[in-house]
Amino acid sequence: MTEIIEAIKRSAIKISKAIVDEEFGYEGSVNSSGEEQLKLDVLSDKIIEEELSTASSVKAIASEEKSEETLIHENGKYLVAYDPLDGSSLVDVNLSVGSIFGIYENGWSGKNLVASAYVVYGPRVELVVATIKAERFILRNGKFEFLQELQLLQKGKLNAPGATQKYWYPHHKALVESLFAEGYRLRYSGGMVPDLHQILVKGGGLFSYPGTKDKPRGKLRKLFEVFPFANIYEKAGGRAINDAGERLLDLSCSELHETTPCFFGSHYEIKKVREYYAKSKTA
Ligand code: P6P
Repeated sequence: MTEIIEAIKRSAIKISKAIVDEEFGYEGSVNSSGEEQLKLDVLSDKIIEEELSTASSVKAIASEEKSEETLIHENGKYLVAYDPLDGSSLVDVNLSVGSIFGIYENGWSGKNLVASAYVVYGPRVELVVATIKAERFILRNGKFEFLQELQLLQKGKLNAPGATQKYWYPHHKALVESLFAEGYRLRYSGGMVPDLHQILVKGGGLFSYPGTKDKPRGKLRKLFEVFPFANIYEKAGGRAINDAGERLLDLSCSELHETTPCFFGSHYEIKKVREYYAKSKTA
């Protein structure tokens, strides 16, 4: 596992330089989700694949930018799924973006996830790794230095409501509005990594990417985005559930790029999600 985390650190340093130095533009190709690829998407994916390939414990990798998994070392122990540069279109407007990693053993499902990590490329480059605890590191002079263990409060102050409001179901709209009515502050950039990082560092709140009338199964991918953050939020003392109130890490995954509605937050906010979504079933 250590060699994988070291590969992630080397990737982060190279990608952070690429974000600054490489020109912004489209590659002229689309990824497996039909999204246009930026040159930075393709370059970040290449950097991570090269670095992970040096770790003999990696059996296979799966990238959000590619439709199929790639076998690396036949006798490897771990499977690594990653989103090489999540929210990459935000680079064009100089907002923070990130890389997300899920480390699995013996299969691609929530139950098989054994560790996860993400990198935030912002005013500073930071790394959060969750094995037993959720630990935050900062890149200083070419090295990642330990900053703190992340712990969520029982109740927070931040509300990060994703997806197109026009397509929200009425019960989801009521949930979001109920938090604002309690004085929660809107914190949403459209970048999953900085938006979830902010709630973790500030101690709590709710990030929601629900199922909507136009995308009933949501937009965020289980293997590359949702399961890794679910693990990090739980290790930080929070909760992570889907629209049926199920624990996200209990979910299976039948297709590599499968999506799910997802809610990440402190205990109080996740309880509210359960209440509003349960009410919608009886309505
Ligand atoms: P919306 C970025 O494209 C991304 O995949 C996540 O980083 C982010 O949370 C989400 O999409 C934003 O989607 O529909 O709210 O703009």
